[in-house]
Amino acid sequence: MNPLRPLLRPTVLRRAGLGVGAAQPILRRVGPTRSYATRESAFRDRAMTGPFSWKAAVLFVITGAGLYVYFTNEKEKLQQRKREESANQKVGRPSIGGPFSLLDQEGRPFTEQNLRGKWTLLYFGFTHCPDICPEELDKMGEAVELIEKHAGEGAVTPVFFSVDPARDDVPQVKRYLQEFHPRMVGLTGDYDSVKQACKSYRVYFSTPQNAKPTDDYLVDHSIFFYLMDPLGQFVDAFGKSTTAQEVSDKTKEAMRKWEKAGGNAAAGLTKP
Ligand SMILES: [Cu+2]
Repeated sequence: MNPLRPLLRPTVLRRAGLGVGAAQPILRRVGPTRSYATRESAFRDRAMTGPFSWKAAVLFVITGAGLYVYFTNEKEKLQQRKREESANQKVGRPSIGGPFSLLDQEGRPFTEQNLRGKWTLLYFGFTHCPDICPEELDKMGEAVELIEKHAGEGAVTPVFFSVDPARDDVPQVKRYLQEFHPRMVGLTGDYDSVKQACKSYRVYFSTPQNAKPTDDYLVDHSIFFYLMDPLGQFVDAFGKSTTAQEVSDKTKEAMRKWEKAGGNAAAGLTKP
């Protein structure tokens, strides 16, 4: 006897929601008497039970389980997409960028006004970051070189914002920037100033307020860098998977559009 036979018992089927109505008496017949059945009656049984053969039942269960897993998975993906979409809407074009008051790597005051009149690439990170920040800042420097090959030297300014005020003081930022693009600007400040800058740029800020410079902690931070136009308006954000070439292409494209739309005149510039 087939080991899957118990699946066809009315109690099992009833529990599975299958053993309903007229099917029941028929199914009950396929019980113990089945072992005495001749070939002929076995055939008749099979014909009478119709779609409820054990193979169909097993297939039904497997397909059902498969579909359940598939749709649960799809639903999760859809919800994830929705969450991302609404997050993107929240950090939409008009809300990125705003007032801040920090110090550059020479200790000079630097505000959002200093970003005006030039294209800028902004990155928010911290100098103790083990891998992502150095990689992204290298990429940013590379992108600047690529952009300036066509748009001319000084066409875009790379800027590093520290999100770790406890450990990143001015000398530390200056030291750190030596590894990257020679024209990169490095900004830091006290806890409240850095927090304010992060808020203006919708950047997640997680440095604990009571952190000491000697503490060993990681700072959770966004890993996007922003392209801002000469009016200080948000143009685009580039993630970790975007290559330097892509950043360069998109920036050059944005510059072309800007020029065509009379952006330079609007910003009081003669050159991009
Ligand atoms: Cu980092």
